[in-house]
Parts: sequence; structure tokens; C-alpha cells
Amino acid sequence: MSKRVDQVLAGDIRAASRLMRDLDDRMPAAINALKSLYRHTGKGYIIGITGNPGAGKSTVVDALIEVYRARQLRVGVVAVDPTSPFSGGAILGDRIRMQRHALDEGVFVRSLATRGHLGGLSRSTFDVVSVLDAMGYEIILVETVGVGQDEIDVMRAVYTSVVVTVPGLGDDIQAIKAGLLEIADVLAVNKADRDGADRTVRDLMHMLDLRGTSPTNSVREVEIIKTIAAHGTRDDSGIADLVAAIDRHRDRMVSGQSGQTRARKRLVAHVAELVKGLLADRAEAALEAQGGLGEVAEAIAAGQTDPYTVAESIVAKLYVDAP
Ligand SMILES: Nc1nc2c(ncn2[C@@H]2O[C@H](COP(=O)(O)OP(=O)(O)OP(=O)(O)O)[C@@H](O)[C@H]2O)c(=O)[nH]1
Ligand SMILES: [Mg+2]
Repeated sequence: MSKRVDQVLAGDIRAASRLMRDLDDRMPAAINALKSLYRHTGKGYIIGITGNPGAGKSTVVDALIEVYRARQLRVGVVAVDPTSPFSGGAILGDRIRMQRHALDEGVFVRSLATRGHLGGLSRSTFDVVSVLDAMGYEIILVETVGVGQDEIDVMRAVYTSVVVTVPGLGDDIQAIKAGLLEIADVLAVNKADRDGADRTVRDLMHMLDLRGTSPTNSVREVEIIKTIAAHGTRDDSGIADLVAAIDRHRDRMVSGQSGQTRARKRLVAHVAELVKGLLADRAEAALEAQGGLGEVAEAIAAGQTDPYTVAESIVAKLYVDAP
């Protein structure tokens, strides 16, 4: 086993950070290290936190860190920094919010940028989660903005997914309906200090009921919890209730058939992500070989070729160039 695998297993933060960076660059040695680390994974409990931009996900994560640290558990965090116009300040915001944990050796926060990833965001997230898991972090929190398919794919691979929403915005509820509700194990109605929280809880309950009556959907138990994450772990923040709901879901997951099914689904999601990632890498390389997207677009605009021919030739190259 390589030295760096040993270092990571021993909890060496610098070695782990370096490995994560090398994984982002798809360095073969790093990928080999990850293969060795994989059999040391499976002990951490992975909790996803997703929801609309600005709903308070990072604030919830911050409060959760505090609760789990009080339980003497080591906490790893993966925050996917969105580049959406709604939340351009996220990177700085996350840093400030989570800064008070920065000196705590039991907490490791890793931010991932969405920019510049071609289908690679969920893969990077999986990679970082695996490294944190192998390092022995007992709780792994994954924050993503639940707007893209990538994010939803990530949520399929966690043990408990918490969807954070806020009161009042009818459109938000619609957005939740569109995809997030389907993956929610626990729903948090955050900013419950604002008007309309109870109404939102009722709306969500109604939507869950509707979903439950569909013949294709088996009814899952989804708890709805009101939170005021800005109040941290104060008695009125609802964070203790949220943690209790996560605990209850965890208990249901570790026991019985549903736990097994969920574990298989996680593995399916992981492999599917890796395959997608590898294909995306090859497609990118094939595109580069043709001069990049800019060149390709020029050629099409000049009437030298057409989009269909270009796409076919790129896909054909995936096979020819396979190692
Ligand atoms: N009133 C109120 N404000 C809150 C609450 N929780 C968070 N906020 C505020 O909402 C804003 C956004 O919080 P974040 O935690 O950054 O939200 P986020 O969902 O992580 O945002 P992005 O990662 O940018 O999508 C911040 O100004 C928080 O202080 C709450 O319970 N009540
Ligand atoms: Mg955030």
C-alpha cells in the first residue's frame, strides 16, 4: 500500500487535501489510491443537505456540525459551491459560517466548485466522500444546491437526505415538487421565524399525501420539521428535532429490507456516476482533439460540417481511443 494511502488512513489532513486535489485533476496515482481506500469506507454516516439557493443549507450544516461534535463524533463536510447568480457569494459565506469550526480537529470542510465540471461534479463529490469515510469521519455532511440533475444524483447516494425549504414562496414549493420531494427523507422548513411556516408544512404534507396515493410510488415515511437554523442549537431552533428525525430515518435505514435496498441503490448510483464521469472525460478529450467546442462551432457555422456528424465522430472516438 502506498505511503499516501497510509497517511490518509491515519487521518493526515494535508495528505488528504492533496489527494482530493489530485483526484480533481484525475491523476492516475490518485485514482489508484482511492481504489485502495475504498475497502476502508462504509463506516461513516452520509447525510445530504439540499434545497433551494439561499434556503439556509449552510446554516443548517453549521448547526448540525455543532450537534454531532457535542456527541463526540468527527464530522466531514463537502460543500458544493454553486455558481448560480442567486448565490454567488456562497464560497465566502460558507467559509465565514463554518469558520468557527476551522480550528476544530474533528471537523474537515472541503468546498467543491461547480464551475468547469463537465458532468464531473457528482463524481468529485463521491470521491471526497470516500476519502472522508476512509479517514474515519463518523458523520459526513454533503451540501448541494438542489437545482440540477447532478445534485439530485448526488442525493441518491447518501443515507439520509434532508431537503431544506423556506416558507411562503409558492414557486419554491413547485420547484420542490419537481424533483426534490422524490428524494427527501426529511423535509426541513427553515426560516420558520418567518410568516407562513405552518402553511408550508401543510402544503408539503398535502404533496406527500398525493405522492403516496400514486400506484408507482411506495409510501415512504417523510418527517417535516420546522427549523430556525439562524438560531443555531438554541432550544427554539428546531435543530434538535431535525437531528432526531435524521436519527429515526437512520434507524429505519440500518435495519431491515429498506436499508439493504437503499445500500444497493447507492452502489448503483456510484457506479453510474463513475461511468458517466469516464465517458465525459473521453468526450472532452475527443472534443479537444478536434480543436475544442469553439473550433467545432466554427466549422459548423462555415458549413463544413453539421452538429450530427460532429457528435457521431466524437462518440466514435470514445471507442477507438479507449485504453
Ligand atoms: N430569518 C432567517 N434567516 C436564516 C435562517 N437560516 C439561515 N438564514 C439566513 O439565510 C441566508 C442564507 O443562508 P445560507 O445558509 O447561506 O443558505 P444556503 O442555502 O447555504 O445558500 P446557498 O449555498 O448560497 O444556496 C443567510 O443570510 C442566513 O443567515 C433562519 O432560520 N431564519
Ligand atoms: Mg450554502
